Amino acid sequence: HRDERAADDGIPVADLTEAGLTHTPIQQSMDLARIHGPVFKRKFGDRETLFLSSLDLVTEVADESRFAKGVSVVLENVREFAGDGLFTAYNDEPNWAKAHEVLMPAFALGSMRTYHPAMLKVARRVMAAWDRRVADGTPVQVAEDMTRMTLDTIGLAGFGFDFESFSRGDSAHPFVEAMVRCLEWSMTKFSRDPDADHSVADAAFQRDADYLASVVDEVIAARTESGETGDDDLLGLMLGAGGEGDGGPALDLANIRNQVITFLIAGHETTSGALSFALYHLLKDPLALRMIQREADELWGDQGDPDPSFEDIGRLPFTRQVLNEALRLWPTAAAFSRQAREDTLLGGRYPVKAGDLVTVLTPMLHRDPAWGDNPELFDPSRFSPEAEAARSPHAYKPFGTGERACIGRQFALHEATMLLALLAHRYRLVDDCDYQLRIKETLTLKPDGFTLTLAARTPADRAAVRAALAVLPGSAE
Ligand code: FDE
Repeated sequence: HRDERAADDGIPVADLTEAGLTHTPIQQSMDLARIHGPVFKRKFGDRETLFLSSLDLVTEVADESRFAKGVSVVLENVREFAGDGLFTAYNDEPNWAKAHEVLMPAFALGSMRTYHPAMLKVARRVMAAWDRRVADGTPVQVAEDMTRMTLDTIGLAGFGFDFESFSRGDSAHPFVEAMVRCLEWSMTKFSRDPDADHSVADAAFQRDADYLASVVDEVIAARTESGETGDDDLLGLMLGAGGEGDGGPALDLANIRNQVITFLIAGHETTSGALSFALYHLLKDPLALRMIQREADELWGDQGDPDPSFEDIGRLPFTRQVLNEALRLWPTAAAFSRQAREDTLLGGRYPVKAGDLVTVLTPMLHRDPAWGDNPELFDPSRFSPEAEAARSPHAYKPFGTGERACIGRQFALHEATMLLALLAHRYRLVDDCDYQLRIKETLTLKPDGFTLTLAARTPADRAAVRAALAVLPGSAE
């Protein structure tokens, strides 16, 4: 059911209130953009949200002198359990600038050297679990395992805490279950019936939120009691900040707790979705799969258990292109908000008032005509250095924009590039189930029910990949 009308300002409005609750708000908005074009409004109850998805308009709202990050209604709900952590802080909250200053160095490219061993340790857990699937011939549940991997990685690398997600059978750590319910609550609260009684759901949410806080407090207490700050992880940096001779700001304990919860949320679902989509596309694209296999083979040859160095991860440009392209088609954090600093006109004709929020619908920006022909098709060559240099930086925003862009970008890319290359080196991917993409939306996107079957790659397989690529016209070999 659609109730479409053009408002005074000429912007089409879609009112899907009567269509009821939806579990796929992003995909529904993508459909609306396909119908109405790159500017439309959507009514949610008595609220209207302006969605934007063309390169021109996103270039305007990315201008930091006219717009800043907006904390959307959904993010305000997330504040109920992540408080003034980096992701959900208001721009003018002093704790944002303090925590940003303390944590920025921990996320610089060079700092990934510190996290590399923890990342590799968890990558090996994935391979141990997948080797067992090879042995018994059963398919792997891709998104579930990628989520185990990213959670263990941020836990270990960030806070020295081991969720041990691969030794829990099918169940997740209770912390994760509580966190997922909190995220669900913050997403559904947005569109629930304002007149109904939600006290039971709200009380359950409060219990979960309290539990998250108590686990994090234990992690912090364990670290403080041990007497070792461990300067080289996120928790150590935050606890040690503002100490003697530091000269920088100190963070209070409540804020440190909010940051830990924030990093656990922000650092795992998004990265796990990115890896899952990358594996999906590789499964469906034999040429890209061979190319990513060849790249890993060139580094690690026929070693059964390669020991990737920190530097190796910078030697995997095609693997990185595959991840970039997966995040183009399905940016796993699929929307972000911008807030106008002053009254302004977008595109010279759409009025936006000071303080108003607009939403960038990233998957449709990533299908703008600037991407050339067939934007729905997976094509990693879109991220060749030449193609990238020729394109506006505003055409690609999987990590948001400006001052409030993703601080975890290098972390996510190092972790994901290493794992993807190791998997490509080790396994043949077999589409036994003829998987058809369905996308599940929580606050993030991921392929729903995605399974694939694995086989161990042999030296003969590696030679076959080399031979297959060598016959391509223009191939150097
Ligand atoms: C952030 C982010 C963003 C932005 C948002 C807004 O604007 O609102 C985005 C879009 C993102 N992010 C995305 C992403 C993707 C992926 C894969 C990721 N991401 C990953 C990660 C990891 C980690 C650890 C993170 N991440 C984190 C983060 C944080 C903390 C933040 C906030 C910042 C500020 O300051 O604000 C983000 N992230 Fe991300």
